[in-house]
Amino acid sequence: MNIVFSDEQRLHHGRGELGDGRLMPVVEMPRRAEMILARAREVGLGEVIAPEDYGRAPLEAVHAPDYLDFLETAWNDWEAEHGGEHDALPLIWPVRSLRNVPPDHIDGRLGYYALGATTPITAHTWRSATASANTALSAAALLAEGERAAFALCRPPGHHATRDQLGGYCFLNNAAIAAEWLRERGSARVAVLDVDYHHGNGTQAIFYDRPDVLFISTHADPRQEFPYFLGYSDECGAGAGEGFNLNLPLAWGSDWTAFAPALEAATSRIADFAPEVLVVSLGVDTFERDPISRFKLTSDAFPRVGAKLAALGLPTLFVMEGGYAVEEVGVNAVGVLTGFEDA
Ligand code: SP5
Ligand code: ZN
Repeated sequence: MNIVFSDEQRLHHGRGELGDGRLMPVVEMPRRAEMILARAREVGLGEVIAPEDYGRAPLEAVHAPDYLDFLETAWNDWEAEHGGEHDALPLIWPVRSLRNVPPDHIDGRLGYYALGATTPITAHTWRSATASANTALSAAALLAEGERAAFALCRPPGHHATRDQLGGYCFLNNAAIAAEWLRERGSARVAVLDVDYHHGNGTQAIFYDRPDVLFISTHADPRQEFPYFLGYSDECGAGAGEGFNLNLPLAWGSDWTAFAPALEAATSRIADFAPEVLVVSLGVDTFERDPISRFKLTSDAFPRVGAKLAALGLPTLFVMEGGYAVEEVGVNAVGVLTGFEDA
């Protein structure tokens, strides 16, 4: 299958994220994409194609215009106020006891448009995030042209980003943008399966009241793990979307024995839904040596995931999400893709 990737996706490189009570080096770094690209080339996965620019319309189909304006201007506003020596990070949020209004000052706006403090904005964030979304859209276009599968090597990732909030290293929800574009291009039903270690809270929220986009996520139990405040098994969709959201949380320490039945439940529900296209939010932070995660999948599990997805027999768009064991992220991510192709 072909790979879509843009050099501009290398530019975003945060200097630190808040974690464990201090500023820590980021784990979502450009080298992740380099490793995946190198491995894809090594196994001869397919041609590497640069994305086209789809402009603002497909972003606005998923994100609030004022949020996009904020993302585009945040660095300039931050630099004007605080200088450019440190990345922009929020420090206060409109939590339960406060009012949910967008202020004027950049420090207030950062909190209004963020769901956590682990996601630095840098001078190049907007360029990399829009390039990443264009990568997802260009890979979706390959499916629209009749390809059976395509790999959007997205970075920065997207599944934590909501309609109007960044978080969890995500700015634009690449998988949601691609899924919505495929819907508008004529696919009556689209399924999004999120196999990242973390719950895809942004994607769930974006499609929560929609019966035409089925969202399914396997992830670490939010009682124990980021994003903590969404991803529970009783979240089934709302209104017309009731029954079209399925969360399959798993305990810390889950290995293939625990993961495989969840994947079976997910693919079985997708088969019932009978979508015209499948979008996979592909995170490989389920790996046993991932530095921020606590699942125990070994590298040989990833081709099995790919084979299981291939058995659905659907046009499939893979959209890269997380995976922070940098030395192994290429083997693991591309392992899913070769497992899919070899099935
Ligand atoms: C796309 C994606 O996978 N985003 C993940 C976001 C997780 N952000 C919170 C991580 C907190 C990690 N703290 C780990 C400390 C290890 N000492
Ligand atoms: Zn993740």
